[in-house]
Amino acid sequence: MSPVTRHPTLSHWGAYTALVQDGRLVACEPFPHDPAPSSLIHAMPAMVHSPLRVRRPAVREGWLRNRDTSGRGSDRYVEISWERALRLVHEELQRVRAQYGPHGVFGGSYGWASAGRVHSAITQTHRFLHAGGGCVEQAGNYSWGAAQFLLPHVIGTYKPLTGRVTDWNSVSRHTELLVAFGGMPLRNAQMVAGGAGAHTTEHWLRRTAERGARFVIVSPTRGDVPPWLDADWIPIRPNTDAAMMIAMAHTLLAESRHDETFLHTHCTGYAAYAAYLRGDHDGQPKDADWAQAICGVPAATIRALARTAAGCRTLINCTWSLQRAHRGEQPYWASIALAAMLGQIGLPGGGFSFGTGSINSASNPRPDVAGPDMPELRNPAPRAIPVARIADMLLAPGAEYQFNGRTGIYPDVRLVYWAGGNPFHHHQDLNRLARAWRKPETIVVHESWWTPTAKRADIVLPATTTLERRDIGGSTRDRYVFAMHQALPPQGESRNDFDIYRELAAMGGFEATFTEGRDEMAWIRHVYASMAERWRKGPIAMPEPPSFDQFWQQGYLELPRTERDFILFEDFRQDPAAHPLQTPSGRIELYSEKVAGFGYEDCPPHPCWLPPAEWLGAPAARQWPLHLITSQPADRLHSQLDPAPQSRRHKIRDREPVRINPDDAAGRGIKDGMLVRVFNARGACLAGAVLDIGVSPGVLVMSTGAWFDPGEAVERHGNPNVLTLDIGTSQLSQGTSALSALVDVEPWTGPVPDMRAYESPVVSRGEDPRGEIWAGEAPMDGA
Ligand SMILES: Nc1nc2c(c(=O)[nH]1)N[C@H]1C(S)=C(S)[C@@H](COP(=O)(O)OP(=O)(O)OC[C@H]3O[C@@H](n4cnc5c(=O)[nH]c(N)nc54)[C@H](O)[C@@H]3O)O[C@H]1N2
Ligand SMILES: Nc1nc2c(c(=O)[nH]1)N[C@H]1C(S)=C(S)[C@@H](COP(=O)(O)OP(=O)(O)OC[C@H]3O[C@@H](n4cnc5c(=O)[nH]c(N)nc54)[C@H](O)[C@@H]3O)O[C@H]1N2
Ligand SMILES: [Mo]
Repeated sequence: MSPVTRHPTLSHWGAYTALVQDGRLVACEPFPHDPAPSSLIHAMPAMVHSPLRVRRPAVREGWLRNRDTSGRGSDRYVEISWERALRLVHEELQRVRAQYGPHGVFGGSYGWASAGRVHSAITQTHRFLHAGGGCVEQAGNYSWGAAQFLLPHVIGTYKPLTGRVTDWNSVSRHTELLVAFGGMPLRNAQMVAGGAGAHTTEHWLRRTAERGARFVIVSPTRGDVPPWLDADWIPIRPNTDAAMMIAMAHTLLAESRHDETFLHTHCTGYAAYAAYLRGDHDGQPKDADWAQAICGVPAATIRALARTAAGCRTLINCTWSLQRAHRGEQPYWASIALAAMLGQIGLPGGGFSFGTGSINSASNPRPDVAGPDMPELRNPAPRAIPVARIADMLLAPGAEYQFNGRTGIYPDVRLVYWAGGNPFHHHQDLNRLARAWRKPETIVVHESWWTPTAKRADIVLPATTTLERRDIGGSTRDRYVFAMHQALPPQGESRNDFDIYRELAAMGGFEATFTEGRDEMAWIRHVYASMAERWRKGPIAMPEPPSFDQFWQQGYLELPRTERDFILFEDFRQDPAAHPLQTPSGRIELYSEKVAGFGYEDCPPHPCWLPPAEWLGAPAARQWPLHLITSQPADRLHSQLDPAPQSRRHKIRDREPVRINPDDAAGRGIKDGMLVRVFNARGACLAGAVLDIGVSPGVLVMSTGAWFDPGEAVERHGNPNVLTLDIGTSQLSQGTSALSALVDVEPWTGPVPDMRAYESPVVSRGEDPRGEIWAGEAPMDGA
């Protein structure tokens, strides 16, 4: 056996050292400066050497034969040579562009891809498609898309969603009461897009608690409270937070506990909002009794919380999940209005924040230098659909839709190009998406594994993983930047997305535009040099950045950081005239003329309680009495790492667990560990029941990410997106309504169907240019 070699690298779940022996990844050691590494790094050996790797370029038989589009998801695949595969992709792009123009090509390619800036699949996809003439893109994201388009109308920016909120330095020393809508689930703090060097959320939470801050967690599940945190848990009906916040505001108003001065000097539209709270127009005061009937929280609890909040330094935090629901704009706007009435916005440890507890390093003190960044190229034919309207677009080309005050028209897409995302993970109502997915003439996917999306593509090109290439990585909120060394040779015949695009660009005659004359290492150096340039030009005097070679050899660097608190809207608070917000009024808008001008009844000009299409108070709840919450998985990132032992360990007879209140289970004859069928009119999936008194009655909780495995009558693996609702949050932001879904559940009494999620589609033999047969080899690396 050869000696073990060690290679620094990075993933969204943490930085680590890859230990390689005899061409195989044998172990992963966490980055020594990470105070709380995620155990998910240990999933990498199984993933990188998985038999599910896409080994060679592959084409779907039906497409190859007669350009059939109906066999997506059921067809077998033929392996072909890279030369032939690239020629096919090139010719398809040429054909579609010539016939339908740039908007015949869809290149939104939404997804998390992997850490590493240069090889970020979505960036490379956009660079390639933009250099080649343009494509249809996607606006916003699934994470906080509803808030992204609402917040600029209210506070002039969506930056707080990116973690630019009053930081932990300030919160840990000043906050006395932290009201956490959606909780502080530490499982989600394992991740950060771009890669976590230091997992810090637990440290900061403990520090804040030890200083004596009180935590109140408002959530349908006890699982959102870290068990060691001495927090009060207020169970709430899903999707009703806006009602509770509005009622808290009403208590402040009714008891004159609101800050008149702040509302007068820093806000606009308070009079209209107060009229709504009092019920001037509809005769219904939005008091705590009104809210109790909606959200199930006792009126006395709501009133008491409002009084406590008014009497001390209070921070109101909402997880991103609150707005990933039908009418998800409302709880966000209502939380800002509540914080405005408390009058502590811009004060240390006070006001509102978003996403603390949704992701590692939201509210982290920021380094003074932004981390590494890979430039995109301009889309020469700019056009974008709201990210979560993909199925609508494919099903109804030419149809009109509303989006943030404008009317859009869905393009007529003929070719879909995806790299670095998994729409058959991330989208809602997957049975509907599967129908929409038959529409395009050609679907090209780059993947490292045979994911559900790869299995639904016509041409699949095998992509390397981070361990098989060199890169530079880091996240805007993390203090470390990482050198990512190549640890392994490309597995099978996989290639880097960058190299695939470079060759295709060469065939299209625009290689120089795409590469800008740089290869992999030149790009890494370029990204480093741009960061070093920002560092030198920084607002304060800082030590000189290390040379690239020093950095590369050391494996990481720590970005400079001055120890000062960041307080959201501190300047604005001190002098609203000198530091106005970027809203039309320059102030916090509790009533927005601009939004009023859109005339959307589903997003009125001030925060409102608007019942979602599906929630426990909806008429449909008579037929579907349970609210399904689909939360982020603890043991993987979305669908990534799902086939690894870490994720499979938690499944029940290979099915995704569904957590259910024991009373709801008893009424249905469901016992702990039983296989169940979760269903509604949109679909059904299998799951394994886990009885949990920490789940509110009427609520089911399932994690997302089990690889989609549709069978005859039931999805066999437990992918909850066969049940979720595929409509926009509102006409204003058109975000995903993933968290508004009513369902029912029953014991599964039929035979247990075989699981096919972790099978590669049968790959029949193809020929390479020399006519040699490629089939019949042992699975790659014998794994
Ligand atoms: N019901 C419900 N649905 C949800 C959510 C929810 O809360 N509830 N959450 C939503 C949210 S917030 C998000 S962000 C989305 C996430 O949705 P996605 O980001 O689409 O999910 P991932 O599983 O991370 O998919 C990334 C894919 O990229 C591939 N990949 C990784 N690295 C590379 C690479 O270098 N090259 C190539 N070519 N491919 C690569 C991975 O193998 C994986 O298949 O899901 C959304 N869906
Ligand atoms: N381990 C892990 N961590 C992740 C990810 C992952 O896939 N795995 N994904 C990352 C990504 S892309 C994102 S966008 C973030 C998402 O971060 P979030 O959106 O905050 O995460 P969720 O798990 O969807 O929801 C958090 C909690 O909100 C609660 N909740 C749901 N609906 C409601 C409601 O209506 N009211 C209230 N009060 N609470 C509600 C649920 O109980 C849930 O546990 O997570 C990131 N972190
Ligand atoms: Mo997300």
